Amino acid sequence: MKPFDKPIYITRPLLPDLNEFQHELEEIWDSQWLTNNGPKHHQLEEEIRQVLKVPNISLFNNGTIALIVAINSLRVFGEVITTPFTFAATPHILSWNGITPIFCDIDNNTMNIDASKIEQMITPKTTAILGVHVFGNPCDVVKIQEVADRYGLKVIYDAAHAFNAQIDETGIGNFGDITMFSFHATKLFHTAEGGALTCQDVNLKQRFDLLKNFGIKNEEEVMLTGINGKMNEIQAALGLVNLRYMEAERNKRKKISETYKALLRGVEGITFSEIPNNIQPSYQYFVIRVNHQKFGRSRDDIYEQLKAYNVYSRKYFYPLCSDYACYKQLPSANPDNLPIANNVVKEVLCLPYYGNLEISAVEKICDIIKGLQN
Ligand code: T4K
Repeated sequence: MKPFDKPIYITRPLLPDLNEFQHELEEIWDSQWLTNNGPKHHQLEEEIRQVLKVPNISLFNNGTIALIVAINSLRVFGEVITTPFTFAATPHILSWNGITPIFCDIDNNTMNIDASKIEQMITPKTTAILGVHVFGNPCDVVKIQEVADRYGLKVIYDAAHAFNAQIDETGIGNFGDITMFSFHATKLFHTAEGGALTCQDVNLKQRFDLLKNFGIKNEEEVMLTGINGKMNEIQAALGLVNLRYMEAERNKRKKISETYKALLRGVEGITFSEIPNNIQPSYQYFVIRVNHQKFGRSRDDIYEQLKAYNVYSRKYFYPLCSDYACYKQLPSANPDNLPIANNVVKEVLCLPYYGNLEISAVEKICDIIKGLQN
């Protein structure tokens, strides 16, 4: 089999019709309003609020700043229990708020924080749980809330991968105290860079809006020690146009994941998450697990071999955050505390996944993988 002529990346951003985007830009030029809570920002905030089925939402310039504001707005301090199997931003935003991340092991199926292991990580310093709906698979939101209520802890969800995911038709942004979404270019819905916080409490939303604008209430009053977390009008315009293409992009990705599953199902040593019927998936990643012994080759072998064919899969989220130099000295980062995470991180491979990926390319990628077994 010949390598692909052009590199096949893990993802490619959804790029809408340029004329439509230009039309939005012309309106911005006419208004001469570029940022600071402009009309496009307003419109996008309301449109996304409806898509996500949440009562309150506040847009941000990226997901990381949104998470920093979320932590700050709940006045969380001390220790926060989180997962080691996530992107660097998750534990880093805790450190940036002077909080120690406490790593809890994950569930082998969902790859999310294991709710049944949270309780044993709680100390007098614990103030919150920061769960991640990794790859868009929802955390066990019911059990997490039970533990949080029992110990008076706040719950924050990092839903960077979970745009439009739903549990029993409830938008994923309705669980816990606050949920963060990322609208980075690599996300199904994006604004190039961007993000949002959702919450049930309208007072919290007002706090987000103050905090993301330096804490400024009006020309004469600065209420809080805020930051600059504002989404600008050009980002918002891109978001407005991209929203129109969301459903089409989701349908294309659905077909791609069905093709991957049909072709890889039954291959000894390769598995993928089956989404329960009550969950609406986010179609953000297509993830396989490689059992080295059963498949006969390691996950890293597949990753390297795909590269030789010009296919750039990703080992998200290797290494575990608990193995970063800045965290590995923490007692909770000890691999003995995280046996499942340490196994999962060796098995996971995210395959190329985006609407414009041709089905013939998916077929070829599956052939390459299957060919490695022989
Ligand atoms: N929490 C979680 C759980 C997250 O996963 C993330 C972000 C965050 C929080 C923070 O949210 P943000 O502050 O980012 O809103 C990417 C993204 O930069 C990052 O947003 C994302 N998670 C993470 C999982 O993936 P990298 O380092 O893998 O990106 P990069 O530059 O290697 O891009 C991957 C591939 O995508 C490239 O090989 C080609 C393609 N690509 C990328 C870009 C940026 C394009 O085709 N066009 C592009 O413009 O982090």
